[in-house]
Amino acid sequence: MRNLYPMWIAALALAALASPVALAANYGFGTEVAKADYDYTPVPTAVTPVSVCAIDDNGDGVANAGEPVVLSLKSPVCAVKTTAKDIRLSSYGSFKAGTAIRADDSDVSLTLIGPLNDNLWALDVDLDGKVKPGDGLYLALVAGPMKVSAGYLRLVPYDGKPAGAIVVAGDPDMNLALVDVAGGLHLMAANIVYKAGSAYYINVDGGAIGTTDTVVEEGDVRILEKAPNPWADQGGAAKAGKPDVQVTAIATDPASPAAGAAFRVLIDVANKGDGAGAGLVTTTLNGAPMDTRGTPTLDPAATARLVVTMPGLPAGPATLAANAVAANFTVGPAAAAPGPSAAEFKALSDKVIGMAGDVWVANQHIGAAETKITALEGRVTALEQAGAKAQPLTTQGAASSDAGATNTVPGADTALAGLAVADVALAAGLRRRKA
Ligand SMILES: [Ca+2]
Ligand SMILES: [Ca+2]
Ligand SMILES: [Ca+2]
Repeated sequence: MRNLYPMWIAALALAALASPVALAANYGFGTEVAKADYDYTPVPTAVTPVSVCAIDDNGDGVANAGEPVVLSLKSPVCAVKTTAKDIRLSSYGSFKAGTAIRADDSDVSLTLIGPLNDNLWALDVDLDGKVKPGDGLYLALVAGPMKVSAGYLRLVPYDGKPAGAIVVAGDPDMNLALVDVAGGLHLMAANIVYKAGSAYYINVDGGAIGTTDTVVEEGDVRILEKAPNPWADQGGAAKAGKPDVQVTAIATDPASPAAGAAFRVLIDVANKGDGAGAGLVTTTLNGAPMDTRGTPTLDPAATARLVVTMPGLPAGPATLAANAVAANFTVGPAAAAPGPSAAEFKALSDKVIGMAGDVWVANQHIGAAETKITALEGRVTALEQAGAKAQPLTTQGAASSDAGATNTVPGADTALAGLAVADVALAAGLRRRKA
């Protein structure tokens, strides 16, 4: 594979050796679906009928406390024996809760009793009225109050008590208040148990699977661990052999992104299995899931590079991981503001030239105006001189407020008279020209 950042990859390998970050997804029994999980992809289908039954381990014909609990996928209700694909809701011997019975397991074809009580009640830790990751979920296998009670089955772990463990006196969650989050959920009701790929879930809001609920939703509770490869799991991959698509290297591009700037993550994957197929890559940044995507379908030994874009980060150290391959890198200082591009520079330059031209034109107008002013000033001077030679008028104050008084501002009258004389002279000149 062509490697664009050999030194960086070498550093990654060292970092991975020094501080391996295990990110293998745990999609087992009792885990709650989170938004970035890959089981958002498969389309759910409702599973009916399902029955909550007990294996009559002691053969007394009744369900006793501690007898294994099975989710039977066969009909009629609990009237058939355990069958391959039934799901263990509690452990049976060395078989763990949340696993499917296989045809050659020792608990196949055992007598079932039931149905057991199947109220689904939540421990709504954040009091938002919904089941979300972090909340608890209990199956009240025996009739009892809406609080955690002996004989109830944990479907989600609580304080060290695993999913599939029956509550007994002294447990840390004993007597905690439970709530009915979706109007009387029963595990055996339609639309509660559903399947996506080969995984089984509890639909915690009771929405109609396939109509209102068309994806695996946040908070839904897994009751059968997910097949390791969701694409192969859905029958899309080659049947011969098994694909094993792994992340082989990750690198940021650039190696040290600038603060606040989005950057790329280059993820190299390789199929190390013996069958064609696809894998799934979850990228986390500083521990937070940021992206989950499938790889292309790869033949055995084939490789591919995925490119994921990440948002800008503050300057400083950061940790990146793709599946189980992790790397530390450093976000550099923010990039300096870029100077103008050649096009921007030309546009600015043209603008300056244009403004200089405007100034030149304005200067021409100013020059012409000054010439006119000078000419007018000369004419005013000439008129004043002409007026001074004419006989001064000693006007009576007809136009003055002090009628009868001699005008004491002869200069003004002199100028007026001068203008009048000049007009007379102009008029005479014109008449002469016409003659
Ligand atoms: Ca029994
Ligand atoms: Ca909640
Ligand atoms: Ca739902």
